[in-house]
Amino acid sequence: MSTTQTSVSQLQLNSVAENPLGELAKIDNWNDFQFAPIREATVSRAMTSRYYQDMDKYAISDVVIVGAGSSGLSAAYVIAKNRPDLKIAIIEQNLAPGGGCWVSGQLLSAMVLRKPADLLLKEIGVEYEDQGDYVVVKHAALFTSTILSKILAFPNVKLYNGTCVEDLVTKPNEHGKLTVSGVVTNWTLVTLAHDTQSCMDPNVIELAGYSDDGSRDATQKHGVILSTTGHDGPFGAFCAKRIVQLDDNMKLGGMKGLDMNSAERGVVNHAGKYPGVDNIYFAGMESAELYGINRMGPIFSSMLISGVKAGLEIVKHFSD
Ligand code: AHZ
Repeated sequence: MSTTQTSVSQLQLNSVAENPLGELAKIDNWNDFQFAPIREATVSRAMTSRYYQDMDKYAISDVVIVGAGSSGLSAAYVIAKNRPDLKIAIIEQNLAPGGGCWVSGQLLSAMVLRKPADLLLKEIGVEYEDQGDYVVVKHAALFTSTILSKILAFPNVKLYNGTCVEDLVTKPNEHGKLTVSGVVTNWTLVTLAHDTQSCMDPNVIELAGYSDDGSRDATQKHGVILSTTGHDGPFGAFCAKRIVQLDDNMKLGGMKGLDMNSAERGVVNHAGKYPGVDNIYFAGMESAELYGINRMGPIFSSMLISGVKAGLEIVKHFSD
């Protein structure tokens, strides 16, 4: 075993150890306290080796989720749980994954969801107050941190924080029709500095389904992108805006004014496969931008359920 690897048995041992802090409670004199020895290069190697191994592994991914807000995370959970064999890359432009769901509306903490969105809360073990038709989680961060911890524990998921999707990779299929076959990525800080620095070219994550010469390998399922980049903003609605530039048959609908009922219904109805170009799916508020649906404001039911719906559709794509 290399020095940069941790064995599975070691990890299991750590997670089942009873009262691990009891060892620290036994210390009487903290002046003699010492950590186990390490050299600086070991820390560098521990990080870089893993990061670059992951970059190598996920250079071809089965699923790329763009944007780690409430809708993207809900989808990531469903896909990773159902298909541990798929490689799932999550790309988040911010340092912190979670998007708008660290707090609820106007920083007011409590997260309100209409039933049946409580089913995802039950599934991941988040407590809530049951108010009949709707439920309240005492702090949105409880949902966000719980679902994140579950997703990051799946061995088939890699989260790239501080990384921006700057473009889509496209290819014609065997009938000459435009399809999406990957994402173009860059460090977010580089994306923000494109106008001030000389060009720093981006990187690419390719979707699975091709042979080494780049031709379509029909024996493999084609990978998919799920875009959940939220509503328009400095980065938001990115793939929606790009796909309508590439698809002559579609115009950007543009998010409409707030109407909770119509918005939540519309976002869930439209979540899933994009009809015009193969291999790309949408969920969450980005669907509202794409299809011209109302915004819902501070209620998160359709974020969770549209993510679950798109996630289940993607699971079905890989099992058909
Ligand atoms: O940082 C963004 C956020 O975490 C990320 N993102 C955006 N563009 C990106 C890009 N590359 C990589 N080009 C990108 N990451 O996408 C995430 C979107 O999360 P969100 O919480 O904004 O979107 P959501 O659709 O999951 O949830 C929307 C929540 C809203 S908005 C709203 C209203 O305005 O009425 N109401 C609700 C419930």
